[in-house]
Amino acid sequence: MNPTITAFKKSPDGGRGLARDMRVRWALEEVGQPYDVNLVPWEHFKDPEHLARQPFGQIPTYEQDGLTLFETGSIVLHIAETHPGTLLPTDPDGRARAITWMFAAVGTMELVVIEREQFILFEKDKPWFDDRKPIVDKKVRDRLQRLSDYLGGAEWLDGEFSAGDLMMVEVLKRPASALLLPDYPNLAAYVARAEARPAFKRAFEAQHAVFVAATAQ
Ligand code: GTB
Repeated sequence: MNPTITAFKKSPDGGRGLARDMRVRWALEEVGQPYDVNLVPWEHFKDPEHLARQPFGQIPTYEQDGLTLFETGSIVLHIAETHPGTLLPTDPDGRARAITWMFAAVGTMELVVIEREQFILFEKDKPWFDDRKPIVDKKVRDRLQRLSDYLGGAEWLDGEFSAGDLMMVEVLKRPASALLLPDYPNLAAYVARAEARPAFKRAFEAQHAVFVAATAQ
């Protein structure tokens, strides 16, 4: 049976591929695994049926042959592990390093990116906004600079493209980091290289088609 993932019935990002189902779609496309999509309306995220799949009432989820997973890092890792040799290196050390980059993407980079995103979204009218903004900006910039220094002129983070790159690029594409990327040309080029991958393009088109269809209704 093909896996089924959940995604927004109508994504709040306007089909720009920023919602987290994009990471899972992209991983599935990279390994050549066909999949089905269960489109969940936002107002049903906290229904018991969806909470049974995702305890926090979020998308995406992944279901296949009685296995239900949530958390994009875990889902992408599962996809990589069940399709050996595509998204994770086969040598144990290389595999461990690629998984380390997956954790770095969500645990080190996405953390500060979300902080900046939510600060701009929810605190822009607060009296402290102008004082605190440079602090929040600096946290993201420090991480981008470290990543930029590490990547240098390399194509990917550790040899061949891996699930670590997939997760990192997805975080860099969030507006709170993407808008700063022009100041880090090697990171901007890294993201552009990833976006040029045929699997990325297929995933992007698939999620975009969902938004277009939902808008036409
Ligand atoms: N840690 C979880 C994971 O990685 O799977 C986070 C999942 C998550 O936050 N999902 C969001 C959700 O379901 C959808 S992606 N939220 C409902 C809730 O928390 O109640 C949301 C999203 C929209 C737009 C952007 N963007 O513009 O960058 C990014 C993410």
